[in-house]
Amino acid sequence: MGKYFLAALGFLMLLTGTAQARPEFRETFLKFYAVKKGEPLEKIECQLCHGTQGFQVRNPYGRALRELVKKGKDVLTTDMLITAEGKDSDGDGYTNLEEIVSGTLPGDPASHPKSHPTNLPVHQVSKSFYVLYAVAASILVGFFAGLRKRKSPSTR
Ligand SMILES: [Ca+2]
Repeated sequence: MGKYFLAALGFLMLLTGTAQARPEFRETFLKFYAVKKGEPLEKIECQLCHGTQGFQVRNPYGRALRELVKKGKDVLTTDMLITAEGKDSDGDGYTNLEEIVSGTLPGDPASHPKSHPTNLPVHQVSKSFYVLYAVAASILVGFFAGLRKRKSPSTR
Protein backbone atom coordinates (compact mmCIF):
# COMPACT_ATOMS: atom_id res chain seq x y z
CA MET A 1 0.00 0.00 0.00
CA GLY A 2 2.83 2.37 0.91
CA LYS A 3 4.31 2.08 -2.56
CA TYR A 4 0.99 2.97 -4.22
CA PHE A 5 0.43 5.85 -1.82
CA LEU A 6 3.82 7.32 -2.67
CA ALA A 7 3.19 6.86 -6.39
CA ALA A 8 -0.20 8.59 -6.08
CA LEU A 9 1.35 11.41 -4.06
CA GLY A 10 4.09 11.83 -6.64
CA PHE A 11 1.55 11.89 -9.43
CA LEU A 12 -0.50 14.51 -7.60
CA MET A 13 2.57 16.66 -7.00
CA LEU A 14 3.44 16.36 -10.67
CA LEU A 15 -0.09 17.39 -11.64
CA THR A 16 -0.21 20.42 -9.37
CA GLY A 17 3.32 21.37 -10.32
CA THR A 18 2.55 21.48 -14.00
CA ALA A 19 -1.02 22.75 -13.89
CA GLN A 20 -0.57 25.92 -11.86
CA ALA A 21 0.27 29.31 -13.21
CA ARG A 22 3.46 30.61 -11.69
CA PRO A 23 3.17 34.19 -10.43
CA GLU A 24 6.90 34.19 -9.66
CA PHE A 25 7.65 33.41 -13.32
CA ARG A 26 5.45 36.33 -14.33
CA GLU A 27 7.27 38.60 -11.88
CA THR A 28 10.62 37.61 -13.42
CA PHE A 29 9.25 38.48 -16.86
CA LEU A 30 7.75 41.84 -15.82
CA LYS A 31 10.90 42.86 -13.96
CA PHE A 32 13.33 41.83 -16.70
CA TYR A 33 11.40 43.61 -19.46
CA ALA A 34 10.52 46.54 -17.19
CA VAL A 35 6.81 46.16 -17.96
CA LYS A 36 4.87 48.83 -16.11
CA LYS A 37 1.52 48.43 -14.39
CA GLY A 38 -1.35 48.89 -16.80
CA GLU A 39 0.64 47.97 -19.92
CA PRO A 40 -0.91 45.16 -22.04
CA LEU A 41 1.70 42.57 -21.01
CA GLU A 42 0.98 43.35 -17.35
CA LYS A 43 -2.79 43.47 -17.70
CA ILE A 44 -2.95 40.09 -19.45
CA GLU A 45 -1.77 38.47 -16.17
CA CYS A 46 -1.49 34.64 -16.34
CA GLN A 47 -2.53 34.59 -19.99
CA LEU A 48 0.93 35.84 -20.85
CA CYS A 49 1.85 32.12 -20.80
CA HIS A 50 -1.46 30.32 -20.35
CA GLY A 51 -4.44 30.00 -22.62
CA THR A 52 -7.92 31.32 -22.07
CA GLN A 53 -9.30 27.78 -21.60
CA GLY A 54 -7.62 27.31 -18.25
CA PHE A 55 -4.23 27.17 -16.61
CA GLN A 56 -3.52 23.60 -17.71
CA VAL A 57 -3.21 24.90 -21.25
CA ARG A 58 -0.15 26.94 -22.11
CA ASN A 59 -0.01 29.18 -25.12
CA PRO A 60 2.95 28.74 -27.52
CA TYR A 61 5.11 31.23 -25.60
CA GLY A 62 4.30 29.51 -22.31
CA ARG A 63 5.25 26.16 -23.83
CA ALA A 64 8.57 27.53 -25.08
CA LEU A 65 9.43 28.81 -21.59
CA ARG A 66 8.20 25.59 -19.99
CA GLU A 67 10.61 23.54 -22.12
CA LEU A 68 13.49 25.72 -20.88
CA VAL A 69 12.35 25.59 -17.25
CA LYS A 70 12.12 21.77 -17.39
CA LYS A 71 15.82 21.57 -18.23
CA GLY A 72 16.71 23.78 -15.28
CA LYS A 73 15.64 23.74 -11.65
CA ASP A 74 11.97 24.69 -11.98
CA VAL A 75 12.96 28.33 -11.88
CA LEU A 76 12.48 30.77 -14.71
CA THR A 77 15.69 32.72 -15.18
CA THR A 78 16.36 35.79 -17.29
CA ASP A 79 18.70 33.60 -19.38
CA MET A 80 15.70 31.47 -20.31
CA LEU A 81 13.73 34.55 -21.29
CA ILE A 82 16.66 35.66 -23.45
CA THR A 83 16.93 32.21 -25.05
CA ALA A 84 13.27 32.41 -26.09
CA GLU A 85 13.56 35.98 -27.44
CA GLY A 86 14.69 35.07 -30.97
CA LYS A 87 11.91 32.55 -31.54
CA ASP A 88 8.51 33.31 -33.01
CA SER A 89 6.57 31.05 -30.66
CA ASP A 90 3.10 31.88 -31.95
CA GLY A 91 4.17 31.84 -35.59
CA ASP A 92 2.80 35.29 -36.49
CA GLY A 93 6.01 36.48 -38.16
CA TYR A 94 7.32 38.52 -35.21
CA THR A 95 9.90 37.23 -32.75
CA ASN A 96 9.02 37.04 -29.08
CA LEU A 97 11.35 39.96 -28.37
CA GLU A 98 9.76 42.10 -31.11
CA GLU A 99 6.38 41.41 -29.54
CA ILE A 100 7.50 42.07 -25.98
CA VAL A 101 9.15 45.35 -26.98
CA SER A 102 5.96 46.32 -28.86
CA GLY A 103 3.73 45.31 -25.97
CA THR A 104 1.92 42.60 -27.96
CA LEU A 105 1.45 39.01 -26.80
CA PRO A 106 4.20 36.57 -27.83
CA GLY A 107 1.85 33.60 -27.31
CA ASP A 108 -1.13 34.85 -29.32
CA PRO A 109 -0.90 35.04 -33.12
CA ALA A 110 -3.88 37.42 -33.17
CA SER A 111 -1.79 39.96 -31.26
CA HIS A 112 1.30 41.29 -33.03
CA PRO A 113 3.03 44.58 -33.87
CA LYS A 114 2.03 46.50 -37.01
CA SER A 115 5.64 46.50 -38.22
CA HIS A 116 8.99 45.09 -37.13
CA PRO A 117 10.36 47.35 -34.40
CA THR A 118 13.87 48.75 -34.77
CA ASN A 119 16.47 49.24 -32.05
CA LEU A 120 15.74 46.01 -30.24
CA PRO A 121 17.64 45.61 -26.98
CA VAL A 122 20.52 43.12 -27.13
CA HIS A 123 20.49 40.67 -24.25
CA GLN A 124 23.31 38.19 -23.67
CA VAL A 125 22.83 34.81 -22.10
CA SER A 126 25.30 34.35 -19.26
CA LYS A 127 27.87 31.58 -19.59
CA SER A 128 26.60 29.80 -16.48
CA PHE A 129 23.37 29.12 -18.36
CA TYR A 130 25.25 27.08 -20.94
CA VAL A 131 27.00 25.16 -18.17
CA LEU A 132 23.62 24.40 -16.56
CA TYR A 133 22.28 23.32 -19.95
CA ALA A 134 25.26 21.02 -20.54
CA VAL A 135 24.96 19.47 -17.07
CA ALA A 136 21.20 18.89 -17.49
CA ALA A 137 21.75 17.37 -20.94
CA SER A 138 24.48 15.01 -19.74
CA ILE A 139 22.34 13.89 -16.80
CA LEU A 140 19.47 13.15 -19.19
CA VAL A 141 21.74 11.27 -21.59
CA GLY A 142 23.17 9.24 -18.70
CA PHE A 143 19.68 8.52 -17.41
CA PHE A 144 18.41 7.23 -20.74
CA ALA A 145 21.60 5.25 -21.35
CA GLY A 146 21.02 3.60 -17.97
CA LEU A 147 17.41 2.85 -18.86
CA ARG A 148 18.39 1.25 -22.17
CA LYS A 149 20.99 -0.89 -20.44
CA ARG A 150 18.45 -2.07 -17.89
CA LYS A 151 15.78 -2.82 -20.50
CA SER A 152 18.00 -4.78 -22.87
CA PRO A 153 17.78 -8.57 -22.42
CA SER A 154 20.39 -10.21 -20.27
CA THR A 155 23.19 -11.92 -22.17
CA ARG A 156 24.22 -14.22 -19.35
CA1 LIG B 1 5.18 36.11 -32.52
